[in-house]
Amino acid sequence: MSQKRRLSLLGLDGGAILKEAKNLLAKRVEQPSRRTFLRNSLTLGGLAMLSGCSLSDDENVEKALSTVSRFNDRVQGWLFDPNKLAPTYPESMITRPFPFNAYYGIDEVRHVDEESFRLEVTGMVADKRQWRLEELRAMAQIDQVTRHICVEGWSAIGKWGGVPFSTFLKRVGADLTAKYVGFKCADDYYTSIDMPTALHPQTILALTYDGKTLPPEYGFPMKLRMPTKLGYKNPKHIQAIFVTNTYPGGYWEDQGYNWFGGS
Ligand SMILES: Nc1nc2c(c(=O)[nH]1)N[C@H]1C(S)=C(S)[C@@H](COP(=O)(O)O)O[C@H]1N2
Ligand SMILES: [Mo]
Repeated sequence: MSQKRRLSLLGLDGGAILKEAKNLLAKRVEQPSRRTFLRNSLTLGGLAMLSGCSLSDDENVEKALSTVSRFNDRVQGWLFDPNKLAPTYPESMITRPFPFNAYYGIDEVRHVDEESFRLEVTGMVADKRQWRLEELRAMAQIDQVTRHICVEGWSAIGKWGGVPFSTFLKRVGADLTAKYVGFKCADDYYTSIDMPTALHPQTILALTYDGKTLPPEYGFPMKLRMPTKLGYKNPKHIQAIFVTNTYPGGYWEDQGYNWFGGS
C-alpha cells in the first residue's frame, strides 16, 4: 500500500476519533466543515505526537500509524452505543444498480453451489454443527434499507434481508462475552468484528438483496450486513463463522485498514 493510501486511511481514523471526542465534549450535532478541517489538519507532526514515535523512517511511520489505528479501535469500541440505530431509508431511495465491489473484478465473482453448501460454526459456541441454507431461511427474517459506505469514496443505499445475527448467535449457544466473531469467505476474504456490533439490532446475516435471494455478486449464499460499519467489514460469501478471544484480523485490516471500521 502506498504512503498516501495509508495516510488517507489515517485521515479517516483521525476523523472518527475527533468526531467521537467532539460528541463527548460538546454533545452537539455534527458540523461537517469543522470535521473536515480537523481531519485535514492532522499532520505527520500531529501523528508523531499522538503516537509518541519519531517519524524519521518508513518503519516508524508504519508503527505510528498502527499505534493510532489500534488506539482508534479502542476508542471506537468504548464509544460504540449498542442501542443507537444507523439511519434507514425509504425503498424509493435504493441506489439502482447497486455497486459491486471486491478485491477482484466482477468477472471473477465466486459462484457457491447451493446444494452442497454448509455454513460452518466453530469456536466458542455450544452447538458446532453445520447449517444448510434452508435452515437459515426457516428462521424469522427481517429486512432493512440502509446505506453502505465504502472507504474508496462511494456510498449506496440497499435493502438486505435475513436473520438477526444476535438471534443466530444465541441459537448456536455462542459465548456472548467473547471478544470477536470472525468470518471466512468462499473467495478467501476474511474479516472479524467486535461482539457488541455482532449483537447490534441492525446486524443481520443477510440471505436476500432487494427482496430476492442474494445474487452471487452481492455475496451468495450470505453476507453479514452491518449499517454501523464500513463496507470492508461486511463479509460476502460467508462460509465459516467462529467466536473467539484471539484477534482474527481481516483481509484489508491486515494491510492497514482500521479494524473497528465504524461508519
Ligand atoms: N467475500 C468478500 N466480502 C467483501 C469484499 C470482498 O472482496 N470479498 N469486499 C468488501 C468491500 S471493500 C465492500 S465495499 C463490500 C462491497 O459489497 P457490494 O459488492 O455488495 O457492494 O464488500 C465487502 N465484503
Ligand atoms: Mo469497500
